[in-house]
Amino acid sequence: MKKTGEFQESIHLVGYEEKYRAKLIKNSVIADFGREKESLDGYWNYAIDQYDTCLRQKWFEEVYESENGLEYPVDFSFDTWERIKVPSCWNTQEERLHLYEGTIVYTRRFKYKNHGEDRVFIKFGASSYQSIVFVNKQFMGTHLGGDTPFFIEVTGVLQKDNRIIVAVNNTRRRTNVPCENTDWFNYGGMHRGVEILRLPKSFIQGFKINLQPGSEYKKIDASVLINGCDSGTAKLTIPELNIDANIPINDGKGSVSIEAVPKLWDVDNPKLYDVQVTYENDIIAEKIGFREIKVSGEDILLNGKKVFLRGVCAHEESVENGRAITEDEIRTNYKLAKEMNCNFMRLAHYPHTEKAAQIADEVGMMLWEEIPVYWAIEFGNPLTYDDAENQLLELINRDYNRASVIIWSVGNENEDTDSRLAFMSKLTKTAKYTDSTRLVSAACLIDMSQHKIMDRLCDYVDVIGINEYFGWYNPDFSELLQVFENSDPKKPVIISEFGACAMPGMRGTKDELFTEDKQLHVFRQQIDAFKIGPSYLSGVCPWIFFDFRCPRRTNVLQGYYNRKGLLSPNKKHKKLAFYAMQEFYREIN
Ligand code: GCB
Repeated sequence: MKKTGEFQESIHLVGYEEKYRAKLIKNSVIADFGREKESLDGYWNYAIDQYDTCLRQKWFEEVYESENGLEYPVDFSFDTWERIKVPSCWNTQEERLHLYEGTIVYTRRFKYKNHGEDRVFIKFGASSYQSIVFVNKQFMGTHLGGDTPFFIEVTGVLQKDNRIIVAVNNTRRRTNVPCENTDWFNYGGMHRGVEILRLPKSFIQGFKINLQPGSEYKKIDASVLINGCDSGTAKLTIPELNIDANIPINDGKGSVSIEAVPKLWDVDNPKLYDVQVTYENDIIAEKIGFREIKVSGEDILLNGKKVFLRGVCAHEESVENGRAITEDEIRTNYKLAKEMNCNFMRLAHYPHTEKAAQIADEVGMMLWEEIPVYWAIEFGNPLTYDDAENQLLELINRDYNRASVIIWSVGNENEDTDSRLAFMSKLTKTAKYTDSTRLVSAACLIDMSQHKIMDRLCDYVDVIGINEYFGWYNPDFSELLQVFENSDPKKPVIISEFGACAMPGMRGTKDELFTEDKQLHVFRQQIDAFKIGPSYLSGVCPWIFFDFRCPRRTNVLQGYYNRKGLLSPNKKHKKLAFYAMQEFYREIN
């Protein structure tokens, strides 16, 4: 017997989140290129739900009346709530939401009519950080991770009129990936698009294609994963290469190796082919480039040729849109990077939108993609590991066919403890197992007492990333030269970060912190060191392309921005160090 009245039940609830966490949506990526999709973007109704009352009181059940027809008072009014844009980061939409951390409940209605499809899915491009989804009063599942896509099947759940509710929570938590402390802004919201996919009973869930490593660029490997069938035949066509091959499917899987000599993709000639896969009446179509990336001794080889990565790091951010950057903003970033003579961009510190890799494929830019295993993750927690691994799998499965992506990074600057080594070495193995055609890296550590690259994770990565701030956090610049001299990593090393802060337009002497002149001075020292750098130095990536929002940076000059950008936050002002990098990269190109 209940001690309290029905309406009071929820106020005594503790652990109300557990049942939602019991059904996690994991690694649900569906190959969706070339598919017709219907967008659920636009204006959704929303409420700020600081106390998670939606989840406690189960608003999604929409109970308005008692059994004998009497009306209950309810604490929500879905269709008359205010409205907010999807996709967007809520922080950029309203003053009162700028620093909000917690739950926002989103809802909208949509109509649905069956047009002959057997199955229906909803794709969420990304929603930060925890998303609990309800459709037509049913709890559909919970997704963790703010930057990778997830799909839910709504076959049989959709009706003529439908309501979808998503409770999105961006609370920073110790157990999350990233954890509660990062050097970037904690955006929240449904910041990438929401779409409906109508599919046949058996459909192409996954499709992977690449040049066969070691085949001297003469063979292409392709594999497909079919959802909803055991055996049959899929078909792969690449008209420009005269490929028209059958892929036999057994146990829902099939693969094929084909002799082919494609024109290779590279930064200057980003050749893409039209590739089509069909399975019964399901079709996907993608534009795909073929290239080989590998390590040989201390070198990185692109299509067999040694390449020096002329990089730059970038957060996914614009002043106007926060993390929800637009296609035009992505194109501008690449245009500016090319102007600086870059051939490589580190997409820090979490998966950027899938459009970033698609556009990089098209314009010619090599990429490092990363999951937010950043700083002091709760490495001993198996649930935290599952979350990190799931984000890695969702990222790899999303971007496997992007020629531009050459490196998967499993993390950044984590203390070299036993639990961290177990956690992150396992991630490197997962990355390699899921994708043996790319390089795996991480931003590893320098031992500052011995001035040497020393990190047990180095044994597990193909390319060692090193973040160093000599001339800035470590003001004695000469120590970098000692690090170079004392280290013998026997692998390629990328300086995955170096830099110094400068207020856009602030001038002074090279000794004055936060001036463009001081930043330039640090960059000149770095560049001089790189020019005579060790043979294992295979690339450099200044931190960072443009100033970005950062709650930790409260110095009046910083103004809650990390000011290490080569560009101002709106990307319009080029700091002096931009030109120094441009010149250096021009010389070594
Ligand atoms: C780092 C971090 C990066 C920070 C940067 C800084 O080493 O990897 O996320 O923003 O330093 O500016 O301190």
